[in-house]
Amino acid sequence: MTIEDYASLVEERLDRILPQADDNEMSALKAGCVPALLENAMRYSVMAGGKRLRPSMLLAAADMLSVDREAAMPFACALEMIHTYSLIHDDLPGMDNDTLRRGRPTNHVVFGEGQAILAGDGLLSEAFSLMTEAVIRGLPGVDQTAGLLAMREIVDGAGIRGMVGGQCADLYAEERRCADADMLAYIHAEKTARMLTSPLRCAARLAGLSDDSPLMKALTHYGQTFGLIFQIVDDILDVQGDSRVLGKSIGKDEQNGKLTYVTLYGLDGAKARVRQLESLALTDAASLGSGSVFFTELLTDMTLRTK
Ligand code: GRG
Repeated sequence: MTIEDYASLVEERLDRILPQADDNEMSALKAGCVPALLENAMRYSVMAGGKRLRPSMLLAAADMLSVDREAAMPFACALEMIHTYSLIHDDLPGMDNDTLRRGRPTNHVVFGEGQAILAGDGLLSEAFSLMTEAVIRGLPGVDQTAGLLAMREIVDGAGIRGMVGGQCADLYAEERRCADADMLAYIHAEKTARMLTSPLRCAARLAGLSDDSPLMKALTHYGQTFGLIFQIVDDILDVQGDSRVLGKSIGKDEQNGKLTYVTLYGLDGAKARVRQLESLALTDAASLGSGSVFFTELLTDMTLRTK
């Protein structure tokens, strides 16, 4: 299976899971129902495409570890919903203040700032609900404790000791015009790399692996290194990419005075760091044994990506 194969499985399932709005905007305004406006705003950003990278990594790791795909799917979809919420909030005027995302006007441009905040909140809480319901109902071939541990990987990765903490440091560094290598490492590790490590750790938990397992360690290290590569390439694309291909604005980092790998080390330094990290991640991928092909190819795809 390629990333495109996994991405289309996720796309199909998200389409089924997300609440579907009635044509009449007011029709859903009764107790216990989701207002159609909110459903539309949530769907608008989730179903706008996107690489579906994080859920694809989760499903690929689950396949590699022989986890039933139906057990992994709720976590994969929840992860993409959380990722989409973070993009909606990141684009808000109070954060990155962006008007283009996934090739479309950003959520707040279409629905207004307040509704965009709620669409993000809605996606986050729906993601928690999706995982909780799946664990309560029972995951095929996975016991309940393993299901809860898998959920914890996603929740912690997204939370204050993960993505939200990293975003906080990112805003702080931007406001203070702070160019510190330790701060940059923290921001990259938490804001971006955590959400690319948690899919792998989540799949490993579903397979019953503990922190001591060599496979868990290799997956974690691969995810952390891959996440750094992904962010550095993102920083490079913000300088050298094509907005039409990327589906988002470029030059934002410089405009916002952001601390990035490019501002700290220059374009050549950033590219050299990608090559260095790629060889580390390839070693991790090789240690995954059979089923590692997806992760080796993913590295090449992501270092060469243009979107
Ligand atoms: C608002 C809590 C909160 C967090 C925001 C997502 C994020 C954290 C910031 C976005 C800024 C950014 C460009 C980060 C670099 C890494 C990243 C998350 C890129 C976007 O992810 P892709 O390329 O997007 O996987 P698609 O649209 O393909 O899903």
